[in-house]
Amino acid sequence: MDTKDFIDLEDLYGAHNYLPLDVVIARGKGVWVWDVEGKKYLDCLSAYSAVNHGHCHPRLVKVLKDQGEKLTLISRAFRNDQWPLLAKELCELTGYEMVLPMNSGTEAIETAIKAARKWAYQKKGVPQDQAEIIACSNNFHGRTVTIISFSTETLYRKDFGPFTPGFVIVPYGDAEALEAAIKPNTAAFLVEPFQAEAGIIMPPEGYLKKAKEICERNNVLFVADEIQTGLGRTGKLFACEYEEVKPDILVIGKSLAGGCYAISAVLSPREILGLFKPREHGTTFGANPLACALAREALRVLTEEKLVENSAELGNYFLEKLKTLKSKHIKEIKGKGLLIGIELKQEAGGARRFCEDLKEEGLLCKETHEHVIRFAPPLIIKRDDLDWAFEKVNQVFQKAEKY
Ligand code: IF1
Repeated sequence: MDTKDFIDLEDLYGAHNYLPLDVVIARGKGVWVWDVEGKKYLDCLSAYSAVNHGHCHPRLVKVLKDQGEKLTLISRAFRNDQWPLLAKELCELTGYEMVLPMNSGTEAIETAIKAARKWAYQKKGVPQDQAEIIACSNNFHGRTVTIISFSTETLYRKDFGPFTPGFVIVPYGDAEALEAAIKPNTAAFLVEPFQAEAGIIMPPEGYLKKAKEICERNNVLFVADEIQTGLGRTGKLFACEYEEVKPDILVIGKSLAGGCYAISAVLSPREILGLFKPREHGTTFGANPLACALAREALRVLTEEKLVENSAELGNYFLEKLKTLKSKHIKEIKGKGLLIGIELKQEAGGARRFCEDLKEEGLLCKETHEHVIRFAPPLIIKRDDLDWAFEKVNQVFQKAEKY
């Protein structure tokens, strides 16, 4: 079977809820992947920052094999010997007292919403079913009906209503608007420290710090969605560290198990997650020993291979290099760590065709919000690989000068 055969099969039987680039990947190693024809590409998306450790990291593959032969799933009806260790190690790494494990990022956000509401009713004294959560314009927190209830993107909501009540939207980056939106029944403020999906948007300096102060002053929980920005992607362990903010609830996912398994987590002081009682919340695959063993090793790799430091250093290197690009199509180049976006001018005709051209040159990128090319390679990437990537990007932009 060749590329076309796979695409035809997928398009015939698979639902069309995506528009992937027409490249069929069969194998990966580190920052490189190979398609079914054997062509090699540099992965500059890392599965939306889930594969931060690179593809098939030998230490993670070993855990997949070893733990895979021992025990993969037992459910939370019983205990297992990996979850307690992951829980401890994760709390020690992040400085929180308690952790609740889920599978997808979406589920972890749902959990954070439940936790915040529970806290509002039991600790803040909000009348039953009256709790409100404030979210930001252009947010992306997942795709369940409740989460899209506070999305501002029509595409994600159209035909999916009716929606869950209890959410209020304020403009992202505007601390005054947050303060004005807080009411006696406000339970939490949910925010991405940087908005990735919205086009790699960094809020004005001081915003997160101010927002945290406002929350504290008003007895409102500050909930950070670090599912994408967390665990080193932006050059700090957590993006909130750029403003020395420690969220009341921290939500992580994606690269927690190095992209080898879906695992997400909600972290908080005991005062919040401690409110959950047996059987009030859960999931079949939560805290399964395979996911936990992988996450434990992924966290060790993160520390021992200095992925956070590499992200900061090489992210900055690549950002500065990209800024030397000369093109009439570029509006702005922005990012922190290895989460970088090239924002194109309206006239450039969208980022998609640049991604198509980059693919032809052997570089896999993904457009975000139509006009931004997103670069988010695995955090293990080396300077040479980035030099190579820069040459390809440069080539594509040189070619694009003509049209
Ligand atoms: C898709 C986007 C990225 C996230 C943040 C929660 C979640 C995500 C900040 C939900 C997930 C993914 C989902 C994926 C594409 C991707 C994405 F473009 F859609 F927004 F990365 F930028 N919070 N983001 O980024 O986590 O349940 O997916 O594990 O196609 O939906 P999940």
